[in-house]
Amino acid sequence: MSLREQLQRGLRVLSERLAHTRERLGAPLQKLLSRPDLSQEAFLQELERILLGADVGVELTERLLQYLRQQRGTAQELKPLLRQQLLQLLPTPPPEQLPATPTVVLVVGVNGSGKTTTAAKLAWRWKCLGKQPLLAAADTFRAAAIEQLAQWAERLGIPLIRQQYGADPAAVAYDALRAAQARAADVLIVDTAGRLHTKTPLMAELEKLVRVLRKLDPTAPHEVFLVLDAATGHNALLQAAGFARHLPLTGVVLTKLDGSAKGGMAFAVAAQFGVPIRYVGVGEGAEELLPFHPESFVDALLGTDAASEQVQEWRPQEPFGKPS
Ligand SMILES: Nc1nc2c(ncn2[C@@H]2O[C@H](COP(=O)(O)OP(=O)(O)O)[C@@H](O)[C@H]2O)c(=O)[nH]1
Ligand SMILES: [Mg+2]
Repeated sequence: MSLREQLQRGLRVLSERLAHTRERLGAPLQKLLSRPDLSQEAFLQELERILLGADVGVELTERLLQYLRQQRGTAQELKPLLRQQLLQLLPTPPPEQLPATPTVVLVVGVNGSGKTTTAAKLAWRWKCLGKQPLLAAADTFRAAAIEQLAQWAERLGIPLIRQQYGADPAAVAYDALRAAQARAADVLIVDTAGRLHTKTPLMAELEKLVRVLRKLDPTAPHEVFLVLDAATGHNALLQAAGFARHLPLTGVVLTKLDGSAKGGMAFAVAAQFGVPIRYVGVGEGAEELLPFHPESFVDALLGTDAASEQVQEWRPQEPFGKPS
């Protein structure tokens, strides 16, 4: 199987993995929206229950309900308004591209959120799309973290820059960027440590890493992806807020959507950080990373499609042009 075919196969598998989110959020919403008999108040009450159950969050749910309460109408009439409101909450991600050679992607987040896995998945994705990735093991805090990324790199056939356990993460990143520049790699993906966000040392360490990268390329990092575990709900949001204060986040990667049924987190994340969700993780495998498209996501949840009946699936689109 060619890399392209593997990628395409992976993407087909992905849409099945979102079954939990569809069951928990999508299906109840669709059922509710198809009941013309409900009074507006009963409709809003049921909507509140569904949104809260799917981790959309209290504040956001209240905002949505307040808006809909002001609009008079049946479920069917409120449906396009709900769709529009949900879409407004989700910042549009930019087209997937690598703006510089090498493009430097920093992967940050709390421990266990899925950083290392996401770094490997991103590298694999770009490799499958014909790009030359390089990985950097800048989580030097635990020896196992370096090993974990090294195993991914070996399995996927992606070069890795690493140093010994305990090395300065900024030094690893500096080395890696120099290597990426020398080899004309297309993209450097830097995995980082995620120990407690509330302790300043981690933030200071990450800020130093950024400063050091900028000595080699003043425009780096081109992407700073905050990795959030959807399964941990709002706790992850509270914790991760610290990263947003210290780093120029350009995107969120929402992981473990396959197991959590908490697709509502997508809205809470977007509303809290105002940063677009760029990818979602829907499994532990290298291909199980999906570009995030707000319209497809909302349409999949509501069972709506402006033009036709077709968009029932959360359909991935291919970056860098369609695969042949
Ligand atoms: N089901 C599922 N598991 C994931 C996903 N992303 C990461 N994981 C798992 O979450 C655990 C922690 O991931 P890891 O990348 O080590 O997190 P890190 O501490 O942030 O680097 C590992 O067991 C991963 O296999 C995902 O999208 N879906
Ligand atoms: Mg890690």
